[in-house]
Amino acid sequence: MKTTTLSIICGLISTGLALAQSGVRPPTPFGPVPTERQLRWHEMEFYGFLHFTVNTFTDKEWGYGDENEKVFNPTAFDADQIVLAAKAAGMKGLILTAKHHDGFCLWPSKFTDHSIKSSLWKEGRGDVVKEISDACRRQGLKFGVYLSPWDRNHKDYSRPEYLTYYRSQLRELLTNYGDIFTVWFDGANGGDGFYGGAREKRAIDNRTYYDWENTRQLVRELMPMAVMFSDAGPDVRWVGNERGIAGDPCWATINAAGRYPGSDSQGLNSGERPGTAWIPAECDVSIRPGWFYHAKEDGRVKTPAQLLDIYYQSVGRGAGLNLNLPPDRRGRIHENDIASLREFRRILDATFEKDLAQGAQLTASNTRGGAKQFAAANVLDQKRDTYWTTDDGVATAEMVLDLGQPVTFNVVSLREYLPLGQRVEAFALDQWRDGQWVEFAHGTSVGNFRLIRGAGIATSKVRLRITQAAACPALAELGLFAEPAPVPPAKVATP
Ligand code: FUL
Repeated sequence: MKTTTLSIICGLISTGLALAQSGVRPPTPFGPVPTERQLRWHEMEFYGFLHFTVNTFTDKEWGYGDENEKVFNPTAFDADQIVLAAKAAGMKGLILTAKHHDGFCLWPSKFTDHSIKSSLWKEGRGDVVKEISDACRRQGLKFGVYLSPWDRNHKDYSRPEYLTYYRSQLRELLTNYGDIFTVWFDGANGGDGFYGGAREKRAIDNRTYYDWENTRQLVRELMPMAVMFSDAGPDVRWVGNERGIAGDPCWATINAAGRYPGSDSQGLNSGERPGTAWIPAECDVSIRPGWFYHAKEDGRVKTPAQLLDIYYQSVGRGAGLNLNLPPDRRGRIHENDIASLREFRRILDATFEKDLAQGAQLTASNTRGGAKQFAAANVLDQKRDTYWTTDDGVATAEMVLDLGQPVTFNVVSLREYLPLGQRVEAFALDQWRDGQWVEFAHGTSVGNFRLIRGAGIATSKVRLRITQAAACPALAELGLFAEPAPVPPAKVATP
């Protein structure tokens, strides 16, 4: 059964259940809504990239395509060490560059010798795609693939024959390595390359050459629940920069017409309202300046504070965060990267382990049909699939959290109930101070997640005001958290 049909049926069932419970109909969805596969992706929020290929050994970012396969020879490759580093950081999945622009394949593809089987590593019998995907499964992470459309090695690149090659490789990756959660389509194309020895510049028309429609169909057929990423979706869009920063606002919707991988990045950072399609943003960024490992960047790993800023500006703006960890020449994640990730995770855990809003008394200005099932209390049950909503036609609404005693927090979280679309367009937060309400934050888009991080607030009551909504708001979660102060770096002994 098609996923769209499935989600319509699920929608009808949940509407039926809702009606049966209270006799009050849930709101009608507003605008484009996510598919089942996109909802699963939204739940991941944070996952990683692994950029690893001949470039790791030649110290390049873009290989020309003429690299000798023998240069690929990690000295102590350890898939579990790589996957455990990602898991300890809180990542829910990993996407491997099965083939980057240089055309070298990290798996023994039947369709080329320009692969790991011509390398010295494991005497040509290794398979990095298999080892990483197996390790992901062992550790409970999802696995995804990056298969560069631009191939600077292949003799037929720019001709129709190359598409057959590209799709045959995609078929290998989507049939031999278990479940794949995402297929990552890159839009880059620099023109020149080795191209089977031609060593020339080959121009293609990004809009037409790749015939994306048929490639997408192949992915849907082989891996129906995989989300496809590109500048243009169709399931997840690029955020428009490689710094990992989503716009504010960052709408999950966009006008999809005329977009293709490699098209300009207009509108990608903030999305578009109301938009013609639900294509949420993914923020991709590397933990180091480059995507591939370079020893000279060992001292330039992003600090825990920088990683936290990225997290709040990506996941905290409703986007996904895809953080790149480049394996080194040993085939492991470098100690400096691990140290930074460890402190980043420690602070996130310390922040989110205790939701200070739990136990608050809630009152709302309006509850849909007065039904318990749509009551404000749903925002505190820590479930994405229950929500507070109001009667139709209500575009502004508020809820008050009475905390019973003064509580100190510096992070507020909000989450909309996504199956009803992105409805909230503006909100404000107030604290109760000296006998009156005083605003301490305001914002626009919420969507999958919104984190508001600021100075510490100490108050016994918090008010959320939805100040603008395209349709009656449907809020799934609200939380209050205290981010600890950073641990000062260890003192260096003075002589
Ligand atoms: C870009 C590529 O050119 C980079 O090498 C890297 O893979 C990045 C994630 O996408 O378009």
